[in-house]
Amino acid sequence: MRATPSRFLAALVPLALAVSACSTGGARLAAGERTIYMAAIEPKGSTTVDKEPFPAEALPAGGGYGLEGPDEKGAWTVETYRWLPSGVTVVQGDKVTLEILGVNGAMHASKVEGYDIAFDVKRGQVTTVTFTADKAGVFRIICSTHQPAMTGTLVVLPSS
Ligand SMILES: [Cu+2]
Repeated sequence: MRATPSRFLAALVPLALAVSACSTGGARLAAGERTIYMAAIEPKGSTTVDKEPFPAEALPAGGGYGLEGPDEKGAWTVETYRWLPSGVTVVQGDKVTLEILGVNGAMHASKVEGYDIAFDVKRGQVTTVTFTADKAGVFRIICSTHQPAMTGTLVVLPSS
């Protein structure tokens, strides 16, 4: 089907409005105070060998992945450690508070690369990490106990 001029315009108008909003909407990227609620979690999946064969290949080493079993009943489990959420976006200049609850895993020795922030997350406790996001860019939030999977991303958008 060919696009008629009116259809073409109908498609362009929302695009033009979106571009216009971006170019005039810089105030929305003003720095402020942001609290982000996170958790250290461990999703697990399990089954039995009579339903699904135990994987032949090992998962990457580093503690971030686990493959256990099969046990005497043929049950096996796969698991991974993660930050929830794994992506955090803030604006340059923000006073950031990460409130991180340890749900799974006894301890997570962690850091925010590029910001020289080191912290531990323990099960059953909230770890509060505060900093001013003065550098724009993309930075990794790394738990060294559970690599490579427990790596999040901090995006600091440049202020406008
Ligand atoms: Cu961890």
